[in-house]
Amino acid sequence: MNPRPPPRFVPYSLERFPDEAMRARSRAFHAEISGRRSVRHFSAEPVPLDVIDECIAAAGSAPSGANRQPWTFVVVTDPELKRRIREAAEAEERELYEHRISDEWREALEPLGTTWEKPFLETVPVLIALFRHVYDLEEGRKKTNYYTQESVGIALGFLIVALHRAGLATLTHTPSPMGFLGEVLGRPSNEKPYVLLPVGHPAPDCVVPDLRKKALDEIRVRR
Ligand code: IYR
Repeated sequence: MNPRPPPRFVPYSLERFPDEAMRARSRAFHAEISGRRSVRHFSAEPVPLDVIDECIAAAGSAPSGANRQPWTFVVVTDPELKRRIREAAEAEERELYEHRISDEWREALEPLGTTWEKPFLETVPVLIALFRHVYDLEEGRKKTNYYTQESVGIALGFLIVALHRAGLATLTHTPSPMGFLGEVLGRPSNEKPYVLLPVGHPAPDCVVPDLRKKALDEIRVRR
């Protein structure tokens, strides 16, 4: 066995801001991100794929368990693939809405006005399918990944913020179950579908549910 090389460290520092500048920057970010909404009515207008790539690269800078970066982002623009994804998602969602859903869950979804029909999966110019690597394969050997749910969740958060900052709307869509995604997109069995993210511009007549977010006082405690 080769001895493991010692860990390497490189210098790191972060730009410092005066308190007032910190206040202004955090306020500006809060204003910007609180304008984000989940969108279900998309325009068919194409979006620049290099912008999508830049946002995915930003997501790939997220922290992850043991820095394993256990994610793959599949950018889908092919109309036939989008059609197949819509068809499979709607079949599952129909089952869910017509049979599997509990009364309590149905009631919780009422304010969102969702149904099993997902036409936006075909209308939208881009679908990003995000896969979580449960483990990786290195020279045919299974390599364990760590905290993959948390890691991919953080990367997804980065991605949504990056896309929003670029002026693109998203929906964190999780057709349930979504095993079909790996098959349609030809992903290996170590990759499990995590989320399907339609990305585009809102349709001109787009509406979103009238929801409110909890106030700071309801979500923060100090000790
Ligand atoms: N996956 C279904 C149902 C659904 C579930 C939750 I929790 C939501 O916040 C929204 C929808 C659908 O996409 O319609």
